[in-house]
Amino acid sequence: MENKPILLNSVQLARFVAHGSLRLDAVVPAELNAEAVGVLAEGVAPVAYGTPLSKAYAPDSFTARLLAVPQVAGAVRSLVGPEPLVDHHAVHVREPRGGEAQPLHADAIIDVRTDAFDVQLMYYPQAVTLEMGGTLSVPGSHLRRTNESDTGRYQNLRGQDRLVCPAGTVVFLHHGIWHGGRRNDSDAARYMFKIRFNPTVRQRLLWDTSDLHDPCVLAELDVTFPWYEHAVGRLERYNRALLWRELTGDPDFDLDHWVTRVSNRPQEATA
Ligand SMILES: O=C(O)CCC(=O)C(=O)O
Ligand SMILES: [Fe+2]
Repeated sequence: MENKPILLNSVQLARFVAHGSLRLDAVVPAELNAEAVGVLAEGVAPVAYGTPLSKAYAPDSFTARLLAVPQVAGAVRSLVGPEPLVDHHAVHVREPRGGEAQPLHADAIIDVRTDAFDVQLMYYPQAVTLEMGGTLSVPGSHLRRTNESDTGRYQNLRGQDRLVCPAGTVVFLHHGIWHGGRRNDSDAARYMFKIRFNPTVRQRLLWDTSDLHDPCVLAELDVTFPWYEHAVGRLERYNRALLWRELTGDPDFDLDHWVTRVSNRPQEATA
């Protein structure tokens, strides 16, 4: 509230586009983290689907204060713009010695948009150790369209990321990313608070673009991940190039000509 949002930069946006997620470690102050466990254990009253963010949470509520943390406010604004809608929120608890992991899934059921995406914020008030059932996610899976739990039969993909993080970490996810809460083998409950945002503005150049032409942007966009098949891995980069075109408004952006070479549509020859 009193502090200005800290926007993401282009390298961070490119990382989000390639990985399907971006983590901001320990950005939430210790006082808020200390308050969070009690608040989350009690539960957060639901918000009606589609409530504008500025109307969703009372100004002095825990959630409003969490969303006012400059790095959190800046990331939300950079990814979905100034006044997104709250799709829903939920407190996710992995119970101590819970015995089960959640199957790998995407939270979106059939979402074929290529020019817009929802973003999920995941906030971890406690330090999460490997035993505590951090959220597993598969980097680079968000643009491979699957229907919600169809990926549930996949176990342990190469390059998967089991979240281990310090207290006060916030992770932003593209809605399509494959993820799941892991088994909690510790004696402590693991809390996570998730909010899904729907953009209300075109997701174009909403971040701090002063580094747009930094070579690190291209390097981030062109990464490959160890679970990709050789050829379909190219399709992932093709889809990223399309998403980067949408985000930047640059109709010629490409990675190694993958989009350009299949955009060639010669018309009939003129005699
Ligand atoms: O608890 C977690 O770490 C993930 C929860 C989740 O993805 C879900 O319930 O949809
Ligand atoms: Fe989920």
